[in-house]
Amino acid sequence: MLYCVYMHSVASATRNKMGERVFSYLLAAFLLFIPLVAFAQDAPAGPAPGELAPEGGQVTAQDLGLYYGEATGLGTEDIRVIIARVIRIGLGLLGIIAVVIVIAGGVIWMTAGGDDKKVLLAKKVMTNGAIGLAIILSSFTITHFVLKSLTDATTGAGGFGGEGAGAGGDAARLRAYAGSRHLGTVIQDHYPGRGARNIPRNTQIIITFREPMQLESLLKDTNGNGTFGDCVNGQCDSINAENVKIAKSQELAQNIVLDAVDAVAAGEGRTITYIPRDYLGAANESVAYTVRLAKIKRANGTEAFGGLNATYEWSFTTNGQVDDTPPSVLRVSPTGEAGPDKIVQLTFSEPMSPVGLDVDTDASHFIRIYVPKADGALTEVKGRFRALNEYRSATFIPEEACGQNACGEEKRCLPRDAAVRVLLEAATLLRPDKPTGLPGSGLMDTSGNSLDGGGENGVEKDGTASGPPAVAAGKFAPDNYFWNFRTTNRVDVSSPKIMSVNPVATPVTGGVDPNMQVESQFDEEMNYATLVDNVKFDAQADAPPVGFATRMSEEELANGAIGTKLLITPAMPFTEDTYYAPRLPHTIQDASQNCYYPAIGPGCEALGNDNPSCCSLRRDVQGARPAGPEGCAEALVE
Ligand SMILES: [Ca+2]
Ligand SMILES: [Ca+2]
Ligand SMILES: [Ca+2]
Ligand SMILES: [Ca+2]
Repeated sequence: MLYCVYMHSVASATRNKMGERVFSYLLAAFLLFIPLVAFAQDAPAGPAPGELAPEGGQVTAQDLGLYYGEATGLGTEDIRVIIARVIRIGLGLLGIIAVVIVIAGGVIWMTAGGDDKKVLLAKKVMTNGAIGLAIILSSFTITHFVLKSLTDATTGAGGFGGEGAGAGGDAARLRAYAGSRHLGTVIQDHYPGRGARNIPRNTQIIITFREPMQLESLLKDTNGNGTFGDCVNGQCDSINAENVKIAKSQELAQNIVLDAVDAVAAGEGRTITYIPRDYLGAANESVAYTVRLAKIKRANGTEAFGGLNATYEWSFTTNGQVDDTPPSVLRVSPTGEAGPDKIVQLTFSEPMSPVGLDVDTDASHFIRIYVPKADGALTEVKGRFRALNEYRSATFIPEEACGQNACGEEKRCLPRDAAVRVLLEAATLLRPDKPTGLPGSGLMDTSGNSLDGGGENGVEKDGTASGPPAVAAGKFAPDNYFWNFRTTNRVDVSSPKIMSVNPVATPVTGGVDPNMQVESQFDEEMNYATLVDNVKFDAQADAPPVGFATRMSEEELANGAIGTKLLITPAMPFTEDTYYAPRLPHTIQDASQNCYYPAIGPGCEALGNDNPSCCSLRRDVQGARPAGPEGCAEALVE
């Protein structure tokens, strides 16, 4: 079952796009010839500017490995653009000749002086000239069609830039989104985000992949202990600067990249943290940085970024300042009393280092969930913590299974009828007068500042980092953070509900802002991990695939209840005249791990069958939904 929202970036009527395109290029070819016909004598041989966009606009320079061409000093022009230009110039020359022939025929006719033979000759010359012109005009169309089909077939992009980037094939724009489709698929998230501004100079750069990676492709075992991505006695492993290029955006082309960068792995090889040893940028100055990943492999040895466009890159800008504000805890859940199936979930005041936070409890970790044993001593609950929501939130999934939800998925539970305590450990300070924490010693923000925990419920939070208590026995004290709640023995069975979506279900009238975000408001707190893992964002088949990131916050509803707001942030602006399908499948769960089955949300009622809360999966490219209940049956398969 699925709740799906289809949106259309321009609310135009159905059109025959192919026919329209052929016509527009015929027209373009025709317009190109008007100046040639009118000014045949002094027409330049080159093509008129602005006509027939170079087919090279279809792909990025990266697709073709053109950056390597740059290093050789050769041109970096797409070979297909060059071929297209040569063909166009050739056809242009032929066009001039054809026009000259037609004019010559006219001159012969004019000067025939009643001579029938001359008139006949003039007719022949003009007819042949016109036929030649027609052939040349159709050659333009055929050339365009062949080149476009070729590029579509080789890039799989299907018209990327053809319509989307405008007729000019804006190379800079295309390059800016090179490989961005991997966000949300191969890459779960990264920090700083795409195009992020105001990033402090002492930022770490963090990338989380969907699956475990071959760490050698991302970092080097500099401390030589045979383990990739660890620190031993303060000596950490370091970046594989061949594959992971962190550079000032201006200097990337010259391959001036950072290599004094520590690298730490977390999350079973899914999350890599790069810690530059020197501050980025310059004091009181904004500096743009680009991170480019290439030749990255999954743990199973396969290429992470397949196809011609085998890279992922993004840029961010530093703000010239150093972050020395320690992070704190903004929100924790649950509090008071909760069912054993309620997910432990918390949000910090800013993005956090995933080291010891995006982790299985079998590995070294700085967030712990305790329950008392019979003798009163505390025992730790096993499970997996996930750092998500731009590393601002953490979600804990216990190991212990406890039945199924309505969708047949296994629920995980904390011990029942238990007093639960969740502890967050602050990092040890490197120096007592600074908030900077010792890497790998506790929780810190993405600038390395230790947690300003403030003890129980953060009541002693004071804006400064004091590190953990000196003695382990006093670990539930400043600047660690902890809170308590009680589990009942009643599991929750209520389904979550989608209260609103924006943009609303199709068709969107009046067009869509190319930079808009897609939102969905739920009626209760959701399990963030399921929103990160299961939300899909598709464009119609012949449009460029869209990468995206998911962000969550808790918002107050009209009825006073608090529910999760999901924000889907596309990695590139919306392309005009394209259908998009954000999909919220039934595998999304509330914080008690219940699915919505059947789907509940606005727009579902429109199906008009006996089950008003059911939404069809099947849509055609126009976003039209098949009538009747079959859509639901099909949706069940998903
Ligand atoms: Ca190592
Ligand atoms: Ca901070
Ligand atoms: Ca403090
Ligand atoms: Ca519920």
